[in-house]
Amino acid sequence: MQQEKLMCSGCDSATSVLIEKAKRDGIETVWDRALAMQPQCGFGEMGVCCTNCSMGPCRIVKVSPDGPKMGICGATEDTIAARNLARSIAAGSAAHSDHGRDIAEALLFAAEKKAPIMDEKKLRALAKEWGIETEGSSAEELASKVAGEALKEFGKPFGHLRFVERAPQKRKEIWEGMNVAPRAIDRDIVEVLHSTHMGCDADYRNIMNAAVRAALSDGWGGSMIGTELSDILFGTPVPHEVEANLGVLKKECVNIVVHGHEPTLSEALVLAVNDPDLLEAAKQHGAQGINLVGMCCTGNEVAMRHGIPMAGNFFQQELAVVTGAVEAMVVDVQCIMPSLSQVARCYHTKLITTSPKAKVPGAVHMEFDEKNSVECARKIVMEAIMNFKNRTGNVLIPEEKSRGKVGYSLEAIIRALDGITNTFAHPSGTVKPLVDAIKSGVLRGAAAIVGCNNHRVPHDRSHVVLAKELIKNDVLVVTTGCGAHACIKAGLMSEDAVKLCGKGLATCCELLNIPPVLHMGSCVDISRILHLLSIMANYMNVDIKDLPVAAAAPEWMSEKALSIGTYAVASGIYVVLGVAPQITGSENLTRHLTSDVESIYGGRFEIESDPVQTARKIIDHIEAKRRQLDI
Ligand code: CUV
Ligand code: SF4
Repeated sequence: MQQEKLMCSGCDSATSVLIEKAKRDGIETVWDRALAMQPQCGFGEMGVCCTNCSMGPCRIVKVSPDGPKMGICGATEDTIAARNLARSIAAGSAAHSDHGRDIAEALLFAAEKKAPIMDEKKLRALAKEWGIETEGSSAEELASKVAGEALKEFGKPFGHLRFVERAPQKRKEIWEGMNVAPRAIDRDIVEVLHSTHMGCDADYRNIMNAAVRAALSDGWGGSMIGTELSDILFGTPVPHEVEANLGVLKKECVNIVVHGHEPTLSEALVLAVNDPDLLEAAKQHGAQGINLVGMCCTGNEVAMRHGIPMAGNFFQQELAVVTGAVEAMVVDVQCIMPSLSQVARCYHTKLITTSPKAKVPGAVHMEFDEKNSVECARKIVMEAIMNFKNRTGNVLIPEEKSRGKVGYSLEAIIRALDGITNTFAHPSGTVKPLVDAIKSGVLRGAAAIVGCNNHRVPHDRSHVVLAKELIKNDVLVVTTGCGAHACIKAGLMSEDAVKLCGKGLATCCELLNIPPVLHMGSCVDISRILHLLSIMANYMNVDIKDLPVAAAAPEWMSEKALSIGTYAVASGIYVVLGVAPQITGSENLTRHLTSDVESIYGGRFEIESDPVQTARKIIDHIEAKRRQLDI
């Protein structure tokens, strides 16, 4: 792989300025390590390295010149690649779902402590949806019941996940027909681990069925629980402006970067940084104030709910420390590069881990207890304040920052499109304006751009190029995760972005006062997209697979992204991956996922690294769906 491809060619100036500073300071970053890693292991890259038992590690070999290629136990490339992929999908589903479980527990604690429940209307609507008697119950009583029911979703012995009921009838029939309707989240994940154990399932198609069920347990289970219960507990996002990129750090303030995923930690930090005593303490330590900023998905969560600035995405985490202006980088779970502790050691920054599930050698561990969240957050903030005096002169905060509108929850989108506030009373009725805009052709369709950063793609470029191509062609874009950071940094969530739109989309945006790229939240919030598509499909009396929509993960890297892609495909969505998954060593599995599955689920994977080509393929798909719908 050429060096230029690995570097941050064409990325934003905040990033490139700090890459230069890292070089001057003798700091190694993700780009340096990616370069040193070349060439990467070919067997691993193709998914045909197996370490599932201690007879391995195996790659596939022939015993005799004409014999089949196998591992020592006889596992073929199809079996090995499918098992590896399925285990990754299960891990991704586990990460999202365990996050969902933590939110359910937080809601339960909040109910017990009689702490505020920020969206009681949504709580009552969900209770009703789940058949819980709401009449005469207090918010705390209902929150406790809803949280209890949510927790049962992880291990209930019978039945299917409750949120499966949100899917269109035709979709549920497909899942039942394939025996992949998710049952209980933990069980569906465990089953993948069991069936992919040495000497168990050897049929790649059957392995993928189990993987699909575990993935559906994520999208229509763990993630959806995470999103819905977060909204209930912390508030459902509404549109507002935020600033983005590393230029949001402030020289005169105590800078705290919150990085990771679960809003329980970040919400408590938002409260703590506004505490008058702590603000006073910051002043006494020589700072003008406390500046909390967010990184990666937890950054999305607090930007969506509180307008906290979005400091950057996955590939910018080390660079935040390289500014020399960060007193504390506070992390919980997922997407936290272990290298942060090495980088932090070269500056005054304290890397503070908070989750018993994610400790990093060299970091300060200050365990976050959901039962005592505000007190924990206060201690963390105080630690940052006391570190302000240790800042050296080697500080460089880039100038570059941008602005944009975020906060497009499902409810906010429907409200923006409809002007109706009571969205959940008659959810299906209120998507009419969106459906009308699509039917009339003013909007050709919609596409989701999601996922991470990856050194195989120039930082952020595919996210941005793809989004621009789509809006130019009247395709409304929704985005989450690190894709959302890329889009807001590039100005695509601002009013100015309307200039980049085709005529139809531009008219919609002006009329409704929305940007052409809508920030829908963190990775678990992709469940908002599933919900929106279900409501649209139900309203039009079709299946999700019939809608003129598509999705892309142009720079994905995590196992969570594999789970997301898989549940999206199994929900009937065409998904373009900008980075090839580690399956290409199995022709059968590759064909299965990029072609055969379409006849089962109506969705499929496409592998395409060029963002302009990706846009073309998405537009072709959308136009084909429009013709099928006769619109
Ligand atoms: Ni959950 S999973 S790098 S923070 S989007 Fe960003 Fe998003 Fe991928 Fe991680
Ligand atoms: Fe090798 Fe089979 Fe063991 Fe995998 S499970 S390491 S292919 S012997």
